[in-house]
Amino acid sequence: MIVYRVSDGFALEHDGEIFRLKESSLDDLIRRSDLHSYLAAQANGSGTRGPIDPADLQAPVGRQEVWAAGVTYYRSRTARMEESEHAGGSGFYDRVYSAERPELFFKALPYKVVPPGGKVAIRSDATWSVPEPELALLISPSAQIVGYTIGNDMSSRDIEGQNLLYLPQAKIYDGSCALGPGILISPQPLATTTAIELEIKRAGQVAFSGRTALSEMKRRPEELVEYLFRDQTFEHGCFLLTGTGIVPPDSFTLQHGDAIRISIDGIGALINQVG
Ligand code: DO4
Ligand code: MG
Repeated sequence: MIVYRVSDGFALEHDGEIFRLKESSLDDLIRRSDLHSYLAAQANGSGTRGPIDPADLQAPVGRQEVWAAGVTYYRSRTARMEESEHAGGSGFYDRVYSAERPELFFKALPYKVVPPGGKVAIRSDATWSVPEPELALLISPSAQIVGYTIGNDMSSRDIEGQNLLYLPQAKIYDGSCALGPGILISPQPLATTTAIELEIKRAGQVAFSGRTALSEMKRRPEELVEYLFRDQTFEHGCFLLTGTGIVPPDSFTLQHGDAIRISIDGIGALINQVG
């Protein structure tokens, strides 16, 4: 079942049918201890057929902070080691990849999250920018993974490569985080064969495409959640992006107008344009 936030509330997609939910906030929804049976009961009510208008989609966020994990895929480790080599930073990425404690960082306040179809941004003082296509977990206040969506962790590689202490500037700025299109609510973990795909189009032509699978992720989602909730409470739950396994070649940088499409099996596609 996928829950979408639309302009007049929430919609549930189940078996190709759309059902309207009475909840007015995601915060209320994820607090429900009977979430799965509640949604199943809603899906037995009167549904309205037909697709949701993509222009009606809002970011599926209430009051949840967005956090992110890093260097959870070998591809990310290698790319980061290369970009920070001249600054003497590569050893840190190598070490964090195999350390017990994962890299976790704050990414976005909920009101700053870019919705599906909205414009993501590249920093005006960056010269090397990429999208990072990531599985995003929706985590309840009691640290349960209740759902899955797609996240784009927009990043400035030249800035993070200059000095590791610049990471917050490379990662957190207006238009740096997109989420959507909806949240797959499932009591089952996603299969490790689940594919994550990225396609970037420039002037209608594919400028880059790549693919990975959850089996390539070094850490388990539960392990990341356990660290995130250590000595920290999230009254409204939170989102956690789980890291990228797709990095375009070093010669690639995003340009204004590029269209970014990230898809994950079972969830759908998050499409944004670079503003
Ligand atoms: O350590 C820098 C950021 C890593 C990251 O965002 C990722 O691996 O996805
Ligand atoms: Mg990332």
